[in-house]
Amino acid sequence: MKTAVVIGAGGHAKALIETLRTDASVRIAAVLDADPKRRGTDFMGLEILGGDDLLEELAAQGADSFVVGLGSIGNTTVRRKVWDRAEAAGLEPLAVISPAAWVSQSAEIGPGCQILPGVVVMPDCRLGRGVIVNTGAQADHDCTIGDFCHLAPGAVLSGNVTVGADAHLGVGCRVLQGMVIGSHALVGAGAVVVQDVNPRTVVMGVPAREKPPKEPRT
Ligand code: JB2
Repeated sequence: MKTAVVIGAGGHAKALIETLRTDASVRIAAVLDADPKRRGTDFMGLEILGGDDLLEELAAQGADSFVVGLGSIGNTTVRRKVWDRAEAAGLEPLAVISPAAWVSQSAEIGPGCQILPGVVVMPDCRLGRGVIVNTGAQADHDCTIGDFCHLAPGAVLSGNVTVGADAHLGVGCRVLQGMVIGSHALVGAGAVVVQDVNPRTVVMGVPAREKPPKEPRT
């Protein structure tokens, strides 16, 4: 039995809690949110206990794992910060894998990955840690997806795609086979990627073209 703390109480956490509740081997011990006004309020039938300063106390009380409940669209800094803080408190990352997802037995799924309903992950894919494969996204055979990447709902990777760490693939985008998407890149919603994407760049449209960023991507 795992005793988990969900960090964040917004839209993404809602999807995760719904998925966690399908797993009889997980008990949600607490939900934490940074907004002090939400302390003591109800979130999906659970009480928001307070902020992340409670992580050590919860670990001392028997919690053993954490789930980063933040989607943090397009920027992974907050998800990484929360992850580090939870690990420092002595908790282990818990993977959330929906029973309504298809995950190949030969796929490697890193710690703390989040695989939501309707997802397909095909043979020999390798997902790093903290990767979000959101509702209905697909990764065909032999894809490599780096730490903390986020495949938004309905994003589709053809076979042999490589995605660097911290990249964000927007809702419903499509990536042709064999493409390489650099770390911290952002692929816009609905884009179709037909050539490699450089690290820290933003691409949009059909076919996807680079958009000069207002500021460098972190
Ligand atoms: O450091 C934090 C922190 N920063 C923000 N620690 C904790 N414990 N909580 C934090 N929060 C809280 O996360 C905010 O106070 C807020 O309540 C919540 C974020 O909610 P929001 O719905 O704005 O974002 P999200 O990341 O849960 O969901 C976004 O991304 C998903 C992928 C939404 O756009 C969703 O629609 C989307 N599906």
